[in-house]
Amino acid sequence: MDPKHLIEAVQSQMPAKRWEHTLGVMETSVRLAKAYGCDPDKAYVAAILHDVVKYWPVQAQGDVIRKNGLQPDLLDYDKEIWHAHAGAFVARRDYGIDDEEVLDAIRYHTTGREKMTMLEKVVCLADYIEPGRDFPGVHNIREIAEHSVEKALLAAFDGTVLFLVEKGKKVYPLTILARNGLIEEIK
Ligand code: DGI
Ligand code: FE
Ligand code: FE
Ligand code: FE
Repeated sequence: MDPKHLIEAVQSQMPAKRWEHTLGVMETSVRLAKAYGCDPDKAYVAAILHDVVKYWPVQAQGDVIRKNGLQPDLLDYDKEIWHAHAGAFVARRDYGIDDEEVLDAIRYHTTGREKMTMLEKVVCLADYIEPGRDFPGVHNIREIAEHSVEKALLAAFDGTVLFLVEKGKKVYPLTILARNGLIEEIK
């Protein structure tokens, strides 16, 4: 699919507000990719598709995971993380994306994982700090992102883990591994 058709097809999957967020992630991912030395074209495609199934009914997201042999343990955690793994599957099946680096950037944009590639870090961080985001601490993370993608992403995951703990929710193990990995990298 050429970029124009890809954009139209993905836009049709979500409400206007989420499309605005996607545009913000596209712009921010490309900027971060150039700043931190990974492929801006891959960042662009991953950003377009990162939330492609976010507005599918959660049942349908769960079905993608169940019926296609994706990590079944995802289903034991917050439904908010399903769209990333299901989205990577749909990006390949329905949008013809076959670049494994791009697919991994979509797959791990929410939970992160141990030993994240620069492309994964960039898309994950852009998702936190795109211009439309407004949560306590976002300004601080944007500032850190000017000099260290790892430190900024660590601050972002810290916020998410604290948020989940406060809500009494489980934390998906990959998020803990991602956070541990970033701490090691920053040392
Ligand atoms: O899809 P977006 O809203 O753009 O953002 P996202 O894909 O980063 O989704 C983040 C949500 O997922 C956030 O509200 C926290 C929630 N969440 C639930 N369990 C986990 C989790 N996030 C992470 N990183 N790890 C979890 O275990
Ligand atoms: Fe997402
Ligand atoms: Fe997003
Ligand atoms: Fe500032």
